[in-house]
Amino acid sequence: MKKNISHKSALQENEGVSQSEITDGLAINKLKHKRKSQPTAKDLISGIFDNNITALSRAITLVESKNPEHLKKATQIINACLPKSNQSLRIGITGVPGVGKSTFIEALGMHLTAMGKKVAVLAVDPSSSLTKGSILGDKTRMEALVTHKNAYIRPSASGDSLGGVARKTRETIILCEAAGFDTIIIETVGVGQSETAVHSMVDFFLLLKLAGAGDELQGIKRGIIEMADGIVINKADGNNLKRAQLAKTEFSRALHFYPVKASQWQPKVKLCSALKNEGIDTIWKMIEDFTSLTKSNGYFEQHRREQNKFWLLQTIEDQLKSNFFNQIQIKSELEKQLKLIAQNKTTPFAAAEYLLDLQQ
Ligand SMILES: Nc1nc2c(ncn2[C@@H]2O[C@H](COP(=O)(O)OP(=O)(O)OP(=O)(O)O)[C@@H](O)[C@H]2O)c(=O)[nH]1
Ligand SMILES: [Mg+2]
Repeated sequence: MKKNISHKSALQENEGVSQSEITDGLAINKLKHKRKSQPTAKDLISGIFDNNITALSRAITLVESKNPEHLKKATQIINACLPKSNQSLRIGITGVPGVGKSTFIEALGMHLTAMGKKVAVLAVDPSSSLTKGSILGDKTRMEALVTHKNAYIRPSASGDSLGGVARKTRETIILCEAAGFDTIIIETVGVGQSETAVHSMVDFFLLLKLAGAGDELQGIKRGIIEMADGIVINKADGNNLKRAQLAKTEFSRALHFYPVKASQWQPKVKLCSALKNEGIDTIWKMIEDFTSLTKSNGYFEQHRREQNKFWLLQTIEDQLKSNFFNQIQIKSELEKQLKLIAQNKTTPFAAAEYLLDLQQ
């Protein structure tokens, strides 16, 4: 009974129902109705501009929805938010499972919030539809950050395709920026293609590594090192410190053999103990140095323009592909052509030409 009363007063406070309305019982229907009614796009936009986290979360849920009505609303909100976006620094963080990404983000996030910054943490994890979003479980590793008033942690959008997840993440970045977050951290496990997707949506790309394990053991593919603006050797503590220092020297030397980046930035190697909160300030200083260099030489803006072009072309490509393969006629004809190819009655090239000619 007591519970009921406090529930009512919470509703009263949040939903503007007067005490007399509650006591006369009629209000129950009004409350039920109010609960069901969804906020309009306009409500959510003004909520986001007021830095309201609930409005932000609801808008992100719309972005992630499959319902066409929700997506229409999401587009309206994103369009309104666009002029207020682009104001943040976007940092991508990758590394194999267990390297310490979550622990590192907690330490970096706390360092930044202590400086008065507002930090949003997002994740790109195409496998999250299976694992239900690793960042959710991670919230225990980001204990302090989760509850910090100037931090927002959003589990990754689930999705069947990396393209879909990436699109949702890019739109979520826009919403977070409009809600006043000035630093966006995007985490991804360094497996599959997700790190390439994250690289193409951030300003600074950081690779977390462990000392002593070969790149093969760390699941690090060629190309990721080239993408990195900074390499951080984590767990540089206890017995591991010496090995970490050695790895840093070797890596710094190796990086000099890579061609100069378009940004003119020479990637750096740093040591860190995310667990002990050591090295975080030096890493932040590196990111600041990168930002001031690339802002003064014009690369920062140019890079963002290139990223927009990349995503425009990528989205068109994805859309054309899915439109094509989702046509019923194409689906059945594709099967037939595959059989004909197997029987040596046609070639893959002739079959492709035939199928492409069929599309409306
Ligand atoms: N000694 C030491 N342990 C660390 C450090 N950073 C993280 N760890 C430990 O390493 C383990 C994995 O850390 P996480 O932060 O969960 O690693 P992750 O990269 O987020 O892992 P996934 O989410 O599975 O990809 C945990 O037990 C941490 O406590 C560090 O700097 N030093
Ligand atoms: Mg993690």
